Amino acid sequence: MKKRVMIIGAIQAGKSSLVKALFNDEQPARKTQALEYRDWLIDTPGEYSENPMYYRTLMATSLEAGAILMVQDATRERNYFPPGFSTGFPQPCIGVITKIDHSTADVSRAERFLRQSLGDAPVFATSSFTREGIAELIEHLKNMEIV
Ligand SMILES: Nc1nc2c(ncn2[C@@H]2O[C@H](COP(=O)(O)OP(=O)(O)O)[C@@H](O)[C@H]2O)c(=O)[nH]1
Ligand SMILES: [Mg+2]
Repeated sequence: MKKRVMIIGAIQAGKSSLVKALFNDEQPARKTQALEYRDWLIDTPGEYSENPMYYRTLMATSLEAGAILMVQDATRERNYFPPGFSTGFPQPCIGVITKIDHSTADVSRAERFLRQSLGDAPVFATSSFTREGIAELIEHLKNMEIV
């Protein structure tokens, strides 16, 4: 069976738009109400990352995943993941910074936040609108034999 990737991150961080960019899909993202399985991807509601009450659900769902994408919105002024969050997952975690096209994006701040929760794992800076960084992320997932 192919390994799946689970995408986690705050409400409105750009997770579902990233999923659409990865699949080259044109329609805008709807609000994610529940776990959404799509081929090799598992999209999660932002509440699951923002509210520790759901961490157990994330951990249980991660058993179906070969890797975790931890999403940080470049326009956000805070980190929604607790420090060292990636160490709770046995799988490799990959950082994805979203919305780097935005006028208020601060990519180095976003990377700093991700590093607090992700250590020195790979981090990709992306825009689902301009598709900057998307090919590099897909290439990385290919090298991990996920895509
Ligand atoms: N400027 C910009 N806005 C984005 C980008 N990706 C998502 N957004 C916007 O951010 C909001 C939340 O996106 P969504 O994908 O639903 O986030 P989710 O809640 O993490 O699934 C929407 O209004 C999107 O249009 C991006 O790459 N650039
Ligand atoms: Mg969503």
